[in-house]
Amino acid sequence: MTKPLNVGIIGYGFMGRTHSNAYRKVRNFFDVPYEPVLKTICGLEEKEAKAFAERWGYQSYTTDWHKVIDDKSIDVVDICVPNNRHAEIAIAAAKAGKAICCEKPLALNAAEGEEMVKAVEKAGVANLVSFNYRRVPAVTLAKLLIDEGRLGRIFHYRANFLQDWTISSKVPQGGMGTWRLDVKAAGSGVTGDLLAHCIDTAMWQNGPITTVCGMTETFVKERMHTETGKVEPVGIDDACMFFCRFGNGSLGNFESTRYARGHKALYTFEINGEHASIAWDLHDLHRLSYFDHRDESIVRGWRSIHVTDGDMPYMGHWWVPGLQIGYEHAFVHQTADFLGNLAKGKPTSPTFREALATQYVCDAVLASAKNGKWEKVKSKSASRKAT
Ligand code: SOE
Repeated sequence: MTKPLNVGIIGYGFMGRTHSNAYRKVRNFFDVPYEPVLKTICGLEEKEAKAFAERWGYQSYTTDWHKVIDDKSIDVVDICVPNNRHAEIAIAAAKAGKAICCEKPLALNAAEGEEMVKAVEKAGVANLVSFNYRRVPAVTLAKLLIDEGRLGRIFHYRANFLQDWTISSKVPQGGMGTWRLDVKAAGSGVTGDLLAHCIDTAMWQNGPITTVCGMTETFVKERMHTETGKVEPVGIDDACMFFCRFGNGSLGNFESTRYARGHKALYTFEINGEHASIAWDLHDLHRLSYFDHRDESIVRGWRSIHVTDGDMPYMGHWWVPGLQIGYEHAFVHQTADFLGNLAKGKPTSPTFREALATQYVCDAVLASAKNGKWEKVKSKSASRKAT
């Protein structure tokens, strides 16, 4: 018997759309124990909230997020607003006993993240941070291959997340669409927005990062602020690079920028092990590159695995072998896992506590970029094993 599960999403921007789409589609493809009901959409502008509700089939809309928290019929609060609102909404939702899905990064910084972890653990509510790329089938497959030991000892992990949308000094900071450039709303620039994805995936696949050495740059120092109408200093990092050491002895090299002309969302990673290497590229997200030195030398080479067969992660739920899926599907997978675990009372990864580990790395990278020194990453182990 599937039970209805009332969902309230706070935020109707890009992420509000990806999450709404996932709740709508999940039951068509996965046998989840709940029927998600799009109960309420909440956003700043009434006209926009109403239009969103009509387009996506929400039963109601509001401009006041407290109404979503106070609504006793809402089971899941899904937070898709700028980073500076995550903590207050998540803490209120936890106190109200709601299950919570929160967009990445967890918070503005680790101090805020710690408060969020405390709140959800004290309340005992289900909590998940939406690091969507983990659930791209090729990325999940990479994790499985590593866990099977196919790579052997891992030496290197390198990742990039490159974009080019803020090169013009005319792009404003603040407001819908450009809040990511306003340090008050975002907490940091590419470190929290883009590298957080790479760090989450990297630690999931290769274990904890222990020390980091980073550098950042803000190429455009002043931008018009949409809310004040004034030209104001830019407080975010436009580019960030860091080296790190993982607990397993491997070395990491990460780079992110919004100034890589020609790249829109080039998230790539490559992992080099003793026996094999793996590489992945978001622009070709349904493929996983794999090189195995144990292959016979006359046929040895990089192979490009088309991750579409039914025995590959999540793919048995979609079409037939050879037909690929895309970006939106990772959110559907995340929702399927979340709802399945919710029914079993099991945590879903990455929990707030696991996402706090990513926040610790981001904070250490930013601290190192300021003081020019290697920084130790604060660590806290996960309380319960999440899947
Ligand atoms: C920024 O442009 C952004 O939308 C990030 O906020 C997302 O997390 C990333 O997946 C794509 O790029």
